[in-house]
Amino acid sequence: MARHLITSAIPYINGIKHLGNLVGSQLPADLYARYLRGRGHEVLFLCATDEHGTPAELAAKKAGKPVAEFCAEMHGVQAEIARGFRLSFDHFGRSSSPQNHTLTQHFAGRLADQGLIREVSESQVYSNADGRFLPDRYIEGTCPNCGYESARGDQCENCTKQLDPTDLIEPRSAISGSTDLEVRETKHLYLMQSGMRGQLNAWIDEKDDWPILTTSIARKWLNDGDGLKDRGITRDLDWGIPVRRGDAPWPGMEGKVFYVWFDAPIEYIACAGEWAEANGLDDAAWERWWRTDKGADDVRYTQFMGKDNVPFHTLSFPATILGSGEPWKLVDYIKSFNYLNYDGGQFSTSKGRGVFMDQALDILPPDYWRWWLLSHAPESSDSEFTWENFQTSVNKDLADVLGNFVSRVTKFCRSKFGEAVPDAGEFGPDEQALIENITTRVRAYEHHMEAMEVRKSAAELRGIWVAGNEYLQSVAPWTTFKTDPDKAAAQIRLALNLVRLYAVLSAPFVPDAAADMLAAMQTEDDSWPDDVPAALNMLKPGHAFTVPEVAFAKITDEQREDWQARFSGVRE
Ligand code: B3M
Ligand code: ZN
Repeated sequence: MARHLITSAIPYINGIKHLGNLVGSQLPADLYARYLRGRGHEVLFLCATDEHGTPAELAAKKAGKPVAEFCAEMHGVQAEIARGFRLSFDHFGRSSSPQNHTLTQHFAGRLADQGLIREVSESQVYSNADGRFLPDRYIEGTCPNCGYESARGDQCENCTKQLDPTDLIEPRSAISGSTDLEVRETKHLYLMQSGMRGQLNAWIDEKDDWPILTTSIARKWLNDGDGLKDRGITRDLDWGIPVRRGDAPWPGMEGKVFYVWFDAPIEYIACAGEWAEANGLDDAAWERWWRTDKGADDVRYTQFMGKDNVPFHTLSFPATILGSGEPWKLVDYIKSFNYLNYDGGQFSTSKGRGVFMDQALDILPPDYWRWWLLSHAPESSDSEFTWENFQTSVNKDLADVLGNFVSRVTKFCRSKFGEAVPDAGEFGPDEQALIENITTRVRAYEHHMEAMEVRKSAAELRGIWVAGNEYLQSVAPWTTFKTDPDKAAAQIRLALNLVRLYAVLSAPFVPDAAADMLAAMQTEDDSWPDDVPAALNMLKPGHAFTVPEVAFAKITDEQREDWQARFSGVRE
C-alpha cells in the first residue's frame, strides 16, 4: 500500500465551469482517486476554489456583492456541483482560507530570506476609463510570440506563452475595450526564478515517464529565452493575500496583495491544512502528506490539469517550492489534458456556448456525463463533444451493454429461479473461457488505470462489459433452461457474480450505477478482484438479490435535438 496525494487544478471562483474544464482536471483526478481507494491505497484528494485576483473582483461587482461574500457564495455553488458530479474530494478548500494566507506569506518570506526576491519599480498599465490598474488578463492585445490578436496579459491562450501585460502589442482594456491606457510607476516583488533554470531542467529531466504533453510544454518554456524570466508576484489590488514577509510587515508593500498565480498553487498545501482542521486533526496529520521531513517521503503526488496550466506547475510552483529551501513535497507526476471542443467550435464561457456543469446535471444524471467525458478524454489530442456522439455512446455503452446485461440477468433469474443465486450445475468450458478472458482484461484495466491512460481504461472496461454480454448471448441461458435447467443455473450464477464484479470495476467511472448494482446484489463487499476467479465465485448459492431499477434510460432523438439547440447560443 502506498499513500497517494492527488490534486486537481483549482477552478476559478468567478463562474461555473464547462464540461471541457471538468474533463481536463477534476474528473480524471476523481477517477484516479476512486481507483486507488478501490485498490486499498490511502488517498488524500484535494481541490479548492481559486478565489483571488481581478476576475473575482469584477464578477462580484457585476453581481452587486462584496467580493468576500460573492466568493463564499460561489464556493458553495461549486461545492454543490462537485457533489452533483460525485467528485470525491477529501476536502474542497478555498484559496482565501486563513491557512493559505499564512502559507503564502510564509513562502514569500522564505524566498526573500533565500535571496530570491527583488523589489522592482515598474510601469503598470492603468486604465483611465476603468479607474484602475489593469493587471494580467484584463489587458488584451496581440501576442508578441505568435501574433494571436486576443492574447491576454498573463498568457497567450493560443501558444501558451506566459506573458507580461506590457509585452502585448496594441493593448486595450478587456473590461471596457478602452485604449485610453497609461503607464504608471509602482513597486512590486519579483521572484528570481531565472536563476533556477538549471535546477528545474534537472528536475524535469528526471521525469522520463511523464506525458509528452506535460514535458514538451515544460521544456518549451524552460528553454525559451524568457519562459523562465523573473516574475512579479504582487499586484495592486484590494482583494487577495496581503503582502507580508512571513508574519512581519513588508515595508513599501503596504496595500498590495500577492499575485493570484503565486497563491493559488500554494493552496494545494494549505488545503491539506484545511482538511485537517475540518476533521479535527493536528498539523502532523497534514504535514505527513506535504513535508518530506515529516513522513511525506513515501507519498506519491499526482497533479491533474489542462495544458494551459502546465507552465505554472512545471516552472513557477516548483520554483516556489525549491526556492524555499524547505523540505516540501514536489509533484511526482503531472497528468495534463488537451482541450475538449464543443460541437464544431470551442466551449465559450463568455458566449455561454456549450454545456456548463450545472446545466449538465439539470438534464441528466452524473454517470452519463462521467462516462462520455472520460471515455473521450482529450489525452493525445483535442477532442470534441457532439450530441450525436454523446447519444450514441450513452445509449450503446451504458444502456445496451452495461444496463442491459444487469437487467437481463437479474430478471431472467427472478422469473426462473427466484431472487437468490441459483444452486445447481457446474461451470463448464464456456464459463472457464469467460473467467480467463475477464482475468486478462481486468489486469489490462488495472495497468491502464495505474498509468492514468483514461481512454484506454474506459475502452478496457467497456470490453469487460461486452465480454459478459457476448457470453450471455452465446450460452443463452433462456434456451439452455428448457433442456438443462442446472446448466442454466450455473450460467446465471456466474452472470450474477459478474454484476457484482462490474459494480466494483465500474465504480471509478460510474459511481452511482455501481452503487445501485452493489445494492441490488445485496452485498457491501466491494473488494478489488485481485483474484478474479474467486471474485466470480463470491455470491454463493442462496444469496438473495433484487432486480434493480432501469439504470440507464436511452437518450431520444427529440432530447438530443432539443439540447443541441438549447446549448448552442448565448447563455441567459
Ligand atoms: N484557476 C484554472 C482555471 O480555473 C486555474 C488553475 C489554478 S491551479 C493552481 O481556469
Ligand atoms: Zn501567442
